[in-house]
Amino acid sequence: MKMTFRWYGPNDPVTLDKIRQIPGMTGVVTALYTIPVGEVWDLPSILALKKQINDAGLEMEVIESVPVHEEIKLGSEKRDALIDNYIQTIRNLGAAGVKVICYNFMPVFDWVRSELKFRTADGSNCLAYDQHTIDGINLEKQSLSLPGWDESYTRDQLKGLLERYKSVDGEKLLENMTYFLGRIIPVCEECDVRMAVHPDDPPWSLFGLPRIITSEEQIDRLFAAVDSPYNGITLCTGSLGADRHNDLVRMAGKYAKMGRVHFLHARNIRFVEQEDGKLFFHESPHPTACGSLDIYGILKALHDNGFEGYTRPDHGRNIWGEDGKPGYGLYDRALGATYLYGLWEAISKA
Ligand code: CS2
Ligand code: MN
Repeated sequence: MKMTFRWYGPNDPVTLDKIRQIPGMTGVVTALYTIPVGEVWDLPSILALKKQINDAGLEMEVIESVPVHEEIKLGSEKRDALIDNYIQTIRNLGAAGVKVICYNFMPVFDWVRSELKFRTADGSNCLAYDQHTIDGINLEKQSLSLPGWDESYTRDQLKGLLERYKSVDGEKLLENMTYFLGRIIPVCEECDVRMAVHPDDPPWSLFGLPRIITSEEQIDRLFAAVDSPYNGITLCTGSLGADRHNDLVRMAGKYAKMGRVHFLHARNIRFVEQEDGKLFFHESPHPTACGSLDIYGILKALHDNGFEGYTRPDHGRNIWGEDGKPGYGLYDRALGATYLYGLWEAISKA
């Protein structure tokens, strides 16, 4: 397991110098945030970013994310030219020594939460999901954007996109994803770059939009559709774990054994029961005892099944007075990293 940390580039208040001081840290996970979605990431820009990271004593072997253009997810006639661009980006990243690309195939929205600063009992704040609030959102009437997403939309853009997705159900979306992977995976094999799809967060459809990377059954279908070890997943525990039907320990073991887990996002969440039974959870510190997910069990299953991929602590809280980018401050993620590192050492030596 290689410990990494997400870095949002030169404007991230969490600097490379700080990241380097976290025990066990080998590299950062980042992206070229200035290139519009759909355009080629040119080699000189990739190499300049890599140099900056290497000069700080860190590696750049994982990219999160190379976003997939909506026209590809929609399967429109514009997709082939955009997939050509994506392929060129893969070639350029491979040439720069990148080993894993994390991406997602969620229509329109990346992760969705109802609150970015939910105050917990110890005075820290974190991201939370309250089904009541989500049920009250009317996208026809409001725009929606969250810090941390690669794209945000105006109300009109959003309307247009939602309209176009009316003809794309889950089956159609999987077909479009299979088409995309069918074209890119042979190039990944050639360039030795592994694709690691991030599960949908949360793992169910929202606002009438389909979501397909949601469960063991769906991941099995994805792997069968394009059967190559280069077609793998980012095991994001907090995303898949929001659906209590997902048995994360089982999935971790099974997919690690298949050699399909290229990247681990370790994130814990805590379910809080509501009187009317509706879903409420907030993100929690990474240790098993602090949330509802068995982080130890997941790491143990990965270890016992030969996991050798990259890991990063996903979403931390804001603690010690930090007012960081939601989910991406320094302190709690650093605590998470050292917890994960220690847990892995203990499991490996036991
Ligand atoms: C990340 C995702 O912040 C997060 O939760 O795990 O935003 C992730 O970067 C994307 O979905 C991957 O494309
Ligand atoms: Mn994640």
